[in-house]
Amino acid sequence: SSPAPSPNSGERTPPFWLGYATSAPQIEGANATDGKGPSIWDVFATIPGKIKDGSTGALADDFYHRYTSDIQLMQSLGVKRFRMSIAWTRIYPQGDGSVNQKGLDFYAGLINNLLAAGIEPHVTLYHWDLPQALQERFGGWNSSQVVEPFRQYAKTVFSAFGNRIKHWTTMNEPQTFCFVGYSAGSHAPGIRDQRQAYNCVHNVLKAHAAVVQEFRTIVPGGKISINLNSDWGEPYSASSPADKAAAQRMVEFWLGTFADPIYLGDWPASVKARIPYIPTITPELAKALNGSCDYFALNHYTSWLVMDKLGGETMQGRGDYTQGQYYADGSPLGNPAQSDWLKDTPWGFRKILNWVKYRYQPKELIVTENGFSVKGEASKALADVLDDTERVAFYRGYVNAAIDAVEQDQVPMTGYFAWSLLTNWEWAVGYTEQFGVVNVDFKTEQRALKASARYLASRFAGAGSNTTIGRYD
Ligand code: GBH
Repeated sequence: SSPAPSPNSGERTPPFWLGYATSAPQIEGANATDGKGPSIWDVFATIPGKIKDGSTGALADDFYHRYTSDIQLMQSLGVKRFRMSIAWTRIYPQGDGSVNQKGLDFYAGLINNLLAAGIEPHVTLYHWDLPQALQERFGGWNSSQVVEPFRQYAKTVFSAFGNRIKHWTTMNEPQTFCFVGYSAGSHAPGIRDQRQAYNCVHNVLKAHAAVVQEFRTIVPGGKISINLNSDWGEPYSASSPADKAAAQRMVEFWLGTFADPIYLGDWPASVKARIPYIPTITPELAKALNGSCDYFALNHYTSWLVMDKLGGETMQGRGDYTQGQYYADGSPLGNPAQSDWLKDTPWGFRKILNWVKYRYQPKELIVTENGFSVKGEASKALADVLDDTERVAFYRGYVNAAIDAVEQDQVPMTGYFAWSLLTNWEWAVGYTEQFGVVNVDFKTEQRALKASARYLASRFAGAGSNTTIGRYD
C-alpha cells in the first residue's frame, strides 16, 4: 500500500519498535455520543477562559467515526503498535452504576479493527478524563472514594478486552493530572490546593494497586504499568553542588513521587522532608505496589536547567528549586517548540533513561510518549506544515539518544511511542500547539502526512517490528 516508506537512509536501525500514542479525549470527539457521560475535561472546556483558543474536544479528530481510515493510514506507514486510551465516561457515564454497552461496543470495534490490521493496541485506562459525576460527588482524586469506581471500571474493561490486549497501563501522567489539575489549577478540574494534589498522588497509588490486583486474576499473562512522566533536570552550574542536588531533587519530585513508592516502597526522602503533610504509605500499600509494574512506562519530552532555591516551584509542590531553559548568555537549551515548556534536548533523554535504569532497575522499559510541537505550526500554510524539518530533527536526535542508551548503557528499552499520530486537541492550549506527524484540517477532517511521518516510517522500517498479538508468553 502507498505511500511506501523509503528505505532507511543510512541511519542506525533502532533496536526497539515504533508505535504512535494517542488519548481518547484528544482525538475521539463524539463527546456526548452513544450515551457517553461528561468528563471533567468536557465541563472544564466550556468554562470561558480555561482553554487558550476557546475550543473543546467535542469534534477533535472525529476519530470516533473515522478510525477505519486512520487504521489504513497507519498500515501504510508500517505502524505496528498503537497506544490508545479508553474513555471511562463511555463505559460508565456517571462513573459507576450500570454499564453503557454502546461504549464497550465502540472499543470492541476499534480493537478488533486494529488487530485485524496487524497493529497491536496498548491500552491506557485513564488519560485525565474523570467522570464529572465523581468530581461532584466526592471531589474526584482528592478522595479515596475514587478507588472503588475505578476498580469497577477497570474490571469491566479487563473482562471485555483482556483476552485481546496484552499491554495495559492504569493511568497516564499522574504527576500532570494531580499537580496541574489540583494544585496549579490550569487543567481540569481547575483546583488550586497543593494538599489536594498530594491526596491525589496517594489515591492514584491506591487505585493503581487495587486495579493491578484485579488484573492479575482477570488477565493472567498480561503486562501492566503506569505511564509516568518526567523531564530531565541538569544542574544550572555544573560546578555547584547545591545546583546538582537541586537537579536531582527535581527528578525525584517529578518521577520519584510515583516511582519510588512503586519500586522502592516509600516516598523519596527529599519529598518527605519538604512536604510535611504528605500522607503515609502503609506497609499494606507498599506491599500491594511492589511488583505492580511489569515494565516501566516513561513519557519524556524535554530538559531543564535547575538552580537551588531562589523562590522555587512551590505552587506545584515540586520542591525548593528553580527551573529554566536558557543558559546564562540567553541562548535556549535546545530548539524551542511552540509549547513554552519544550526545547529539543536529546541528551537529556539518554540521561533520564539512565537515571531510571540505575534507580529502579526495571526488567523492561517502554517509552510511551515523546514528541515535539513546531513553533508557529498552527498558523502556517499547509505545505509548510507538512515540511516539518524541526520535528524530523527532534525525532532524529531523540531516537539516536535512545539507541545510545540501549546499546552503550544497557537500558532495557524495547519500544518507543511517538506522540502523536494525529494533530489533536492539546488540552488547555486547544488547537494552538500541534504534536501530530499527520496533519488534520479541523474544518474538513482531512489527514495529510508530514515529513516526520515519512521519516519515522523509513527510520523504523524493519526495526523490532514484531508485535505480541496472539502471544501471551
Ligand atoms: C503529555 O503531557 C500528555 O500525556 C499528552 O496528553 C499531551 O498531549 C502531550 O504530553 C503533549 O503536551 O506544567 O503547568 O506548565 C506532557 C507533560 C504536562 C507538559 C503539563 C505540559 C503544561 C502545564 N505536560 N504541562 S504546566
